[in-house]
Amino acid sequence: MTQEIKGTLNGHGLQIGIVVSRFNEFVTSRLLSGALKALATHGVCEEDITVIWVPGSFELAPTARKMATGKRHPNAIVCLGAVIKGETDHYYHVANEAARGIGAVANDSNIPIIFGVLTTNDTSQALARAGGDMGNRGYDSILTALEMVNLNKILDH
Ligand code: INI
Repeated sequence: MTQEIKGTLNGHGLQIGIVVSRFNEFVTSRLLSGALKALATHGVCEEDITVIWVPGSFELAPTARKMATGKRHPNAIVCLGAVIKGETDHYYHVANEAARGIGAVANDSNIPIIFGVLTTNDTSQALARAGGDMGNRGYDSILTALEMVNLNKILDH
């Protein structure tokens, strides 16, 4: 018989780290609110949540790496940011490096590192995905983190 394996969304007893960008805080604060709501809904205690603010999305990956390699690291780390297209190509560099950097940390870590960075053409697209019509990427990123922690628990045993 085929065996299907899937992680649950049970957050009881889990410790979760969130690294969030201050750049475009009018968007990232909404992503953070969504993330905190998802954690409360899925049983993660407030004392088990650590939120670290960094200047911009470029700084998310190095900070996540530091947190992941620390002695008392959490069970998963969610990176939240909003990269919004401007008049120059600076956007591409920040967006590419955020994705590349977080991907590299994810591949090097024993714990799930989640990419919760919006990359949008304008602010309305960003706000739509930060608690507007298109949901909340911060909330969804926590669900991804919990599922991956619980999936890894099964795969590691
Ligand atoms: N940082 C973001 O998080 N979003 C952006 O849209 C953005 N833009 O477009 O400039 C941005 N820039 C700052 C960057 O993340 C670094 O903080 C900065 O370059 C210093 O390293």
